[in-house]
Amino acid sequence: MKQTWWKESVIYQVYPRSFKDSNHDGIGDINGIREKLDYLADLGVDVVWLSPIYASPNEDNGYDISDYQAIMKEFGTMEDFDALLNEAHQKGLKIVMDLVVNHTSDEHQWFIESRKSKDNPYRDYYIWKEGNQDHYPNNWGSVFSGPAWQYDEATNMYYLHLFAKKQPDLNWENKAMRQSVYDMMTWWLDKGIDGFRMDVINMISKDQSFPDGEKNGGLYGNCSPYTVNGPRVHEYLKEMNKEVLSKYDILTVGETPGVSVKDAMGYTGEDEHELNMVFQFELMDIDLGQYGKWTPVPFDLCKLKAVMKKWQTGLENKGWNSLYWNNHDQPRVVSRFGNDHEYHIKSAKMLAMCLHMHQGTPYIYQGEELGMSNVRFDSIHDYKDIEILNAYKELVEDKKVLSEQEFMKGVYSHSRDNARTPMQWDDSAYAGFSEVQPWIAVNPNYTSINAKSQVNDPDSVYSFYKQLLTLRKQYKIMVYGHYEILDEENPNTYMYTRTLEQQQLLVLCNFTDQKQTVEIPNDLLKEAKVFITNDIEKPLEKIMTLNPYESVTYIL
Ligand code: TEU
Ligand code: CA
Repeated sequence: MKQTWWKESVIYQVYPRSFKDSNHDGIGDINGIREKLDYLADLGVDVVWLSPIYASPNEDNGYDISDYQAIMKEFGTMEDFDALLNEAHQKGLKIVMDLVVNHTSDEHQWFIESRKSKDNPYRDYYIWKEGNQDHYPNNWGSVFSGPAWQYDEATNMYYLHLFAKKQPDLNWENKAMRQSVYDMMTWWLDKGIDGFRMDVINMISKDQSFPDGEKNGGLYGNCSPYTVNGPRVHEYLKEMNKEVLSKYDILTVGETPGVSVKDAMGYTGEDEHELNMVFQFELMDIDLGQYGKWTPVPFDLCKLKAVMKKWQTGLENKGWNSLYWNNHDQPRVVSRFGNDHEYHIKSAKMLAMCLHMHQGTPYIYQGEELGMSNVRFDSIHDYKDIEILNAYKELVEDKKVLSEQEFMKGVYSHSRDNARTPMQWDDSAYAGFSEVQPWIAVNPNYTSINAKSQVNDPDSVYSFYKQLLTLRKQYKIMVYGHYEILDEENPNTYMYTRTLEQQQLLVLCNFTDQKQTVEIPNDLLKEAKVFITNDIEKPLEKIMTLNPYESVTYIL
């Protein structure tokens, strides 16, 4: 298997709006990130992925871009960004930007032009359709509730928006539009950035017949069969690779909802010349119910292990895995798959070790390294995320398919604002994120969960992550070792091995708040040393009793 820097790297995701506010307007900014580069370098990460920092009206917190080559005014200036990039490189940190080209903001100049008239040169930069007798061009629903089509008076037509109304989908069938995207990408890469995370990149090619989707009990037709992994998506990515990506030594990771291992091979296979890796969503979908994240179900560890095994064995020696529990769209993992009360610290460490011992590039989302957890605001009105607010309006107020308290249960356990509360730097007011009330309330547990109380504590979650990252740099087996699962059927523990030449790692994780007894296969009962543990060191024996949320890796 080809060895390369982006396989050996650890990537830290910064959500700039919530990371650090340097000018005390309650909103995170670029100069705030500059203040914390040493914190990131000390943690030991190699790459920093910035969620969008481009000009945006912030309908979807920057994932609705109005100018790809200007900085969002709340975040600062292009000079601030140039300084950030330079300082990051000086500290040995690479900077990866978020490429959002499935859609723009409706305030982007291209869309302002496109909606002016049917013969405007930019008309076909977007997807316009006539309505039909029962109204919309088809029955597709938006990810952010409601129909996926918006009527536009000026030309008496509808435009497609798979996300918010203010996020019109770009028309990738249009070569001139594609070239505009490639020119913009080149402009950023020529500034010296180190790669792109590509937002819903597997949705850019749509089935041009735009057929109705299956309703199967939903409110709208399911458009996924016609918008995910579409007919020309690989053609476009091969073109993007040829025109832009192949000219630079960069990291590219596609955000690809709904991909299978087979699909992922099509995007990341070394001989496909498209992307380096993708974010799969199978793991993130294991605890969603009838109305998705709004009706969550308890997670089943055997399902989690089955997904991990499928992707570890499916991509081995052919593609490459991204390893993540968290990002700005997902609830905090210690609250989701761990225990954010009695075993908060222990389970946060267990989850960190469990993830980082797999084969792939690990991603750390801001605050994960502190064990930051989900939040519970008193009222729906304390929440900011358009996805939450639109779903509340549709499911609770309009269609009344869920009661307020049913819906709030989903908000507390699975909504995106769980990940977007301000980074908890210390126990001062507003957690040291800002000196004024931030754009979204701070999680009240900042007084006990914050960086200041952890960076010098050898027993903290932060120090445990730092230890994992140090080990990754010293032991190639963590990156390249062959994965084998040992306990597929056990609903309480997760045990697997990694093997590289004569060396082996044996990973034992207890995912419960009860002691669990496990039996070690005879062929693994060799001379063993504790590689890392979140508990007291103990020798490897045939029968091991793991304490609640104990996780230990042995090197054999
Ligand atoms: O997210 C894509 C995606 O899958 C979203 O639908 C998101 O995961 C949602 O929570 C699913 O219920 C990307 C960005 O990460 C997200 O922040 C943006 O809102 C979205 O695309 C549109 O740009
Ligand atoms: Ca600010």
